[in-house]
Amino acid sequence: MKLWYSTTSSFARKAVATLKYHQLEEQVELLRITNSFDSNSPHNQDNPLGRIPALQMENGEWLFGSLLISQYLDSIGSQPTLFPINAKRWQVLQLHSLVEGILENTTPTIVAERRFRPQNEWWTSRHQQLMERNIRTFKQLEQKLATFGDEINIGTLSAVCLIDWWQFRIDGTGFNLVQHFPNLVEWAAKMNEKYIFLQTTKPTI
Ligand SMILES: N[C@@H](CCC(=O)N[C@@H](CS)C(=O)NCC(=O)O)C(=O)O
Repeated sequence: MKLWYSTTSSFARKAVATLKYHQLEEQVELLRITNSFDSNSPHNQDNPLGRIPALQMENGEWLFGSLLISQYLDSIGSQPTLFPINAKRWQVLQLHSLVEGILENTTPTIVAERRFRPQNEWWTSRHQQLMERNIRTFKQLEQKLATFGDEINIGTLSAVCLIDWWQFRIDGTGFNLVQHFPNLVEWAAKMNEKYIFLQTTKPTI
């Protein structure tokens, strides 16, 4: 199997962290890229959507989308599932959706424009609207996380990826999480301390 990823993407970290959680490192060749926005980046040959992560399964087919990839890796892993099938399932997936929504509100728009366009070309009213939505969602995320404690599942794993990424990309988001949501930052630090597969996948250049 092969996995296109980068060490800076929160979506990709979700897939890599799932892989490490299930100790599948020896079965998956990690193919690192450094700029997912670049049309010439080699992952474009395998993913028509031009995004990472992308995983080639054992049968040669490619999977796109971090949730689907994590689900697949979880299905072939030997550790307790990250996708509970008990009563908590929908709470876990709801948590994941909140995290994913914040990232989708932020990466293709706010981060991309702040990184690649001159400031006078930023669609600032749209950025503001999306950030207001993000702030409402961060508040809800904080409430929801309180019920999970330091439990690991695909929702909490994704939340750690988001919170660390947000701090790592502070220039790209323009919003200081430490200042506005210190409890989230503190919670993610504890999760990184507790889980080695989170600690070893923290974002880096
Ligand atoms: N919904 C997708 C989103 C993946 C995504 O947007 N990845 C970013 C990297 S953080 C990307 O590849 N962006 C390339 C681009 O937008 O050109 C997932 O869950 O994997």
